[in-house]
Amino acid sequence: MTDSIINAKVIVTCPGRNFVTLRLETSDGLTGVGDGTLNGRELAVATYLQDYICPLLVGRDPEQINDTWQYLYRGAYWRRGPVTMCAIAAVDMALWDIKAKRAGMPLYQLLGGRARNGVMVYGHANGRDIPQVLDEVAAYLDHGYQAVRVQVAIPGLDAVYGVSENRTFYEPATVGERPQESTWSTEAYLRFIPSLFEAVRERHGFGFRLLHDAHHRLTPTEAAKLGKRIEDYDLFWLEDPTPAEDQDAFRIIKQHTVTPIAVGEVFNTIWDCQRLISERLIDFIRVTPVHAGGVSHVKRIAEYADLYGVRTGFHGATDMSPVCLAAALHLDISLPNFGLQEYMTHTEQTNEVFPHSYRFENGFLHPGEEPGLGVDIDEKLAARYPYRKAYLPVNRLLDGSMHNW
Ligand code: KDG
Ligand code: MG
Repeated sequence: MTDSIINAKVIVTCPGRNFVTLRLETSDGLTGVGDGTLNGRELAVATYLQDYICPLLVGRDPEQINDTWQYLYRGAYWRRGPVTMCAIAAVDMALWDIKAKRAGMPLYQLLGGRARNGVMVYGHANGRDIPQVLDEVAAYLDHGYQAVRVQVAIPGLDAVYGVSENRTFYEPATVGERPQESTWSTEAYLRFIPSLFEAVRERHGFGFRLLHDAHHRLTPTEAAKLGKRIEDYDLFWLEDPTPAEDQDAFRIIKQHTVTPIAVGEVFNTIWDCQRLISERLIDFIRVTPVHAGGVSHVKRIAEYADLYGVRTGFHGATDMSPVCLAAALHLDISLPNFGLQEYMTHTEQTNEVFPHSYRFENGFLHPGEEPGLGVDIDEKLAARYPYRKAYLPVNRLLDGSMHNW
């Protein structure tokens, strides 16, 4: 008799921030976990899983990942979208976890084995002014990081993306009944931001990868101008210069600058980035297992990107749970066209709720050798941290009009 899924459970917990986790159990006693967290909209995915997907999973053969993926994707009729794709991702990750546990191997072995010794990650230096960012960069370099993203407050603007009061942990979503509001002026940003890169290179040199996230705020012309203006500071990538859904915008940017461009943390499927990749309009694709259909679909996107010389740079902010981070690491270590992995450390409570085998060493993460993803969820501990409603911020221009956050 073939094995079957006998239990599918959705666990929502808030050990510092909200996470949605799917835990599957099979008739032969294996368990698997998958991340379904969608920052600021967590309960939509929890409900989708709980009410529509879990009842379909019970009784299915856990080994048939491809069939289950297609059953949930094609079977919904309403394809794509963040809620659907996060829910499918949670199932996909949990099934890969089970398959690799059954094989008695860490997942990366089932993906073909290692293509490298470790996964280079980037840290997040940020601050209220340039001197503070420079000190933060120094701390990351001292800690062994070989890649650092820099973000700084812009004079005259409140609560700029990527800048945190807490020096070890950045969490933009805030608990409450309404999103926080921040302000934005592209003119002020463009006047100030090149001086950050200049100061970083002047004090710390060029011996490490330097990155920056513009978080979807510029027009194509503004982005092209910025990319051109900062070429001498040799950024490893400029991320999300313009809103990612406007694929033609990237042609304008590419016509004017050789600053590498990274895009895709808001993408959910291969269709969202097909043209960006095939027309070589980007250099790094930032999809991640939780938002883009799990290990199966992200692998497909990465393999497609490899045909066009586009490397991976998977999203790894704190809203990707340790389950998603582990899934990303197994892909990172096995994919030929890996570029760089984002790494934002989780809170201590999060790490306790999700015991894991991946570890940081000298600027690199290693997925570990435990069978499966190498992550579990401590359900008892998770129950001590109930869901707390939290929103990502919204962003307004100085005249009050809404802008992209
Ligand atoms: O939930 C949104 C965050 O994950 C996102 O704002 C973080 O842009 C981000 C990044 O590059 O980590
Ligand atoms: Mg980003």
